[in-house]
Amino acid sequence: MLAVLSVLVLCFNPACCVFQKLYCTISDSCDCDFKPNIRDLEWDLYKNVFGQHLAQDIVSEEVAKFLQNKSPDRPLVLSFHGSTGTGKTMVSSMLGNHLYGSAMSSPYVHQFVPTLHFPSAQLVNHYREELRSWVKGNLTECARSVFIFDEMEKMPPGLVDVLEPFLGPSHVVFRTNYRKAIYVFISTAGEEVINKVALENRQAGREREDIKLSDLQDAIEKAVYNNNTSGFFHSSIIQQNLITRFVPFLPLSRCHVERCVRSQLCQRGSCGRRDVVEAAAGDMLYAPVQGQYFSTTGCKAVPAKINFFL
Ligand SMILES: *[C@@H]1O[C@H](CO)[C@@H](O)[C@H](O)[C@H]1NC(C)=O
Ligand SMILES: *[C@@H]1O[C@H](CO)[C@@H](O)[C@H](O)[C@H]1NC(C)=O
Ligand SMILES: CC(=O)N[C@H]1CO[C@H](CO)[C@@H](O)[C@@H]1O
Repeated sequence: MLAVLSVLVLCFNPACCVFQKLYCTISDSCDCDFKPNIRDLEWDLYKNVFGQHLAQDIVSEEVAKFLQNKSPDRPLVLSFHGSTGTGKTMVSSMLGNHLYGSAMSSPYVHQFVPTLHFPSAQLVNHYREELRSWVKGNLTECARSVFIFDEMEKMPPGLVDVLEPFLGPSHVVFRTNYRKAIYVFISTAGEEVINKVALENRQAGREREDIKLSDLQDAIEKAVYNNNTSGFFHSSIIQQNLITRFVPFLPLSRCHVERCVRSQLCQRGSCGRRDVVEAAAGDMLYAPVQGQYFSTTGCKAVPAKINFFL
């Protein structure tokens, strides 16, 4: 009895952490690298992503809810949509950065870029097999894997449908739990719908924050399903409702571009340079011609402009 008690005490003792630390220095298991920090993720999202109230709210809510559940009944599947330079890739990196100790270089964060991994549309059957075996293999090694699919609009149609069995609720096979994974799809598909809603909102003189997810969710889903260059063209993943949330990224106004410039200037130790903020933001294209409301490239060209004007 005393022995059992002392073992129990030991295990509620900081000493146990020492054993785990020791174990983790010799092991590269994903349990050791998996160190989610939701607070830091939320802080990063609210402090460093500009003009994206919907993405900030949805991503922090869904990720927190998902990780609090020790045995989720399905994986978390987020699909990011919006024009270039609106912050989609940045938010996906924040996710990796705050989930794993070794951040985006973690061996459990997998990024797929179609032009690199799946360049030729004729080889789609070969890629399907490859992708299926990679995802399966990676999930067997680490149930908490993160899979990021960039530039979905360049993905050969039909390829991601091979993921359908992994994204559903039913899979625990040979002790591999397929329900703990996180998938993030990134694409510009759906941008027409998002930009239209943002423009109408602006023209009506309403606040940006008045745009609700319900104004966009169904429209994005439909646009992405019907667009033959979306990567989700007629996809069974959409038919089966396997995407947890479609996350809209709104087009950025000049004030957001200025915040991007200011923040990047500060990172370079040139915080006070208002002249560079003015010059860089003033050197972007804004659309439509009537009104000049939104930057056509978001914050994408900011580093180059800073180099030029600093
Ligand atoms: C389909 O998506 C692409 C990529 O985002 C976009 O450029 C194009 O305008 C869309 N096509 C239609 C018909 O909406
Ligand atoms: C995609 O759809 C557009 C019209 O929406 C059509 O003009 C084009 O030929 C289609 N492309 C392919 C590869 O099917
Ligand atoms: C074990 C296994 O299948 N690992 C794969 C994980 O995914 C990468 C691609 O991101 C493959 O290269 C690995 O072979």
